[in-house]
Amino acid sequence: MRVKELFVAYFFISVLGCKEVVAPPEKFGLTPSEKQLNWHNMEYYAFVHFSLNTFTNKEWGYGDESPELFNPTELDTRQWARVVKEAGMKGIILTAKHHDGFCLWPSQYTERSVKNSPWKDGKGDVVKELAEACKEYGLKLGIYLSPWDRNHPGYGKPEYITYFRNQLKELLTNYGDVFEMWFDGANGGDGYYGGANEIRKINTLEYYDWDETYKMIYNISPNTLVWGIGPSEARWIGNERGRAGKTNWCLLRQKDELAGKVHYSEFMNGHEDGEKWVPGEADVSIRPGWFYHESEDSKVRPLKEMVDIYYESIGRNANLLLNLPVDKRGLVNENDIARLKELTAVIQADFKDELLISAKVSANHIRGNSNAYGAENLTDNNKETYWATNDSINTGSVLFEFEKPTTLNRIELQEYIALGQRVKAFNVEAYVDEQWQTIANETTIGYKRILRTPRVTTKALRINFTDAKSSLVISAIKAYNAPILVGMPNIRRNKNGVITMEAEKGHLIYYTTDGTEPNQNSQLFKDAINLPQAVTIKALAYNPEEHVSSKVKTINYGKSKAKWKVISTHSAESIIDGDRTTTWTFRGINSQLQQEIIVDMGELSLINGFSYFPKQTGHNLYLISKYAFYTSTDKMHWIEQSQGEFSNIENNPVEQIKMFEKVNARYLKFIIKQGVKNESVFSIAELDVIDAAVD
Ligand code: FUL
Repeated sequence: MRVKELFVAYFFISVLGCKEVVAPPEKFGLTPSEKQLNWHNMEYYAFVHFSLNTFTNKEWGYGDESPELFNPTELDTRQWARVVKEAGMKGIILTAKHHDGFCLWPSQYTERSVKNSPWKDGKGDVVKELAEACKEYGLKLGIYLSPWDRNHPGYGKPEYITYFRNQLKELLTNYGDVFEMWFDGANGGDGYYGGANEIRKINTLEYYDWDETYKMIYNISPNTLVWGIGPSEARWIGNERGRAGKTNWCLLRQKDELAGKVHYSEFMNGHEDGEKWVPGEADVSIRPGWFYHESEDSKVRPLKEMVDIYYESIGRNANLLLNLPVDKRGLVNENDIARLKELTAVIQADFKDELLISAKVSANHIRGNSNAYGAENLTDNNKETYWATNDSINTGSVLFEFEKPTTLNRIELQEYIALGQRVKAFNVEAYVDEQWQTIANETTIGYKRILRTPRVTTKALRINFTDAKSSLVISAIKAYNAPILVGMPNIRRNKNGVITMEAEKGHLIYYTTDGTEPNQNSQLFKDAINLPQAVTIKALAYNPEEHVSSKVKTINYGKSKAKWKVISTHSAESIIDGDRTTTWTFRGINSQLQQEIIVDMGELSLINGFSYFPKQTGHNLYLISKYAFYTSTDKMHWIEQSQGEFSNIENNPVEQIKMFEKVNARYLKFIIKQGVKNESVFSIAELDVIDAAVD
């Protein structure tokens, strides 16, 4: 020991009275880089999908759309930043280029950009404006640059890789720090490709030479975290619903993944034995689609669903990337803002008063019996201090004793992940009626885990860590008493117009049919009601014990399908039965054969769109990717109303709505041209029309 070290040791022993200085635990296994740690700390940030698709009403542009269509009337990136900041998010990732190749910045490498749009007479730069707004509001900027480019003539050939990398260079050099680079997994397929109009398939892992591309990124911008395909530093969570698995490891067997041996459904949980730290990021849009569609103005996800998303992403050791589809004006839409505000209010209310801070805390093991690793560190509101056990002790319990019985229903835990993710199993007990009651039995924790437990009033809480990869290093445990949130009722109408409503057990449902807002003096739903005519139902669920109501659910129904018949295929009645859980599956023999479904609506109706609701459950959804839709008044003369693709349906199998000009029709013809899997099996849960008389 050198003199200085001797002095320091002496200082601790004599002045502070410590018996001996206990060394901190060593890192266990794989640990995050500093960049990844900073990223974990961000937790919650926004996605903005905004591009030509916003103006063409598409989810995926084909690549031949004119840049002249890009013409936002009130584009204001400061409004985006304000909305995002007020929601407590830490950054914004923008679709600088989506699959159709249109660039939101005036790239010097292409004419397909804002510079050839009427917006700001071609002098605008959305990326620049967003970078400035982010700076002003203290947000970080991230970039989505689609590797797939359905416009570029060289896509699929080596020259496109040079183009792609040049664009990366531009984006990483000219707009300040980029915290995350987002590489989408959708790659290759049909497209315009400079006029070739063909299918170009590539091998995603080989074509882009990701190792080289990543090297280039890190050379220019070492602090940028790369997400998505290639040897990425964070992974997709495996669904576009924003849900992580309850068990969620930050590790991934990335070598296997890069060899194509990992199915994306494994991303929800990560791999306990992964050889790289690749934590999950849960992405989801606040509406069904990623881009803005007017037809989805009334389809913003309900508050209860948004809250579930929060708890099942951030509360399950994943970052949450929440998409706000900026509208044609260039603004975050009012409906989305309203929902976001409600969500923010719920989050603030749920985590308002931390309850463990005033409890007496103790643990049955403390590393070296040292105060430096004591259980008090769990409630000191400092993520850098932690409770730890000795190296050989992989289990342990922490006890919180309240001065008086305390009511709680949320428990938040954090591991000190700078030293690795360790916990494999833990449970929570509450001391109720002089007995210990188990209120949660869980697996992993990671950066953060939030449990929604039954509401208990308890004198004490005990957390038992029952299995871990190594000794325990826990930085925080918190508890809250979140207000009750009542979910809106589920409303269904069958083919004949019979309406049923469902709410959580014990909740009452009040409704109106005259457009007025329901309350507890409105009709109480008891039995199914027969409403075959066009009608607006407004309903709420009410928890009579807690005296709390849900938000009001509004559904506009057109005429019922009582007179509808499928006249082309006998067994396809389930596609018009008003029940989205029943499906019809067609098994053809030849994938080249198109399948036609003809429906007779029984009378002339004024319609301006149709919708296809895909099958939702099961291993294979037999999704349809290409279609054509015709109407007729006499079954002889057919008019094509719409044709094209159901873009991104594989990753996001939500209801597909296609609007067209108002038309009087009695017969509908839906032609299935192609399935996602290019098979001859297709499935439909429900086929509907948009009644032009209903808002
Ligand atoms: C998907 C894309 O194909 C969608 O269009 C969207 O950008 C989503 C976030 O990722 O894979």
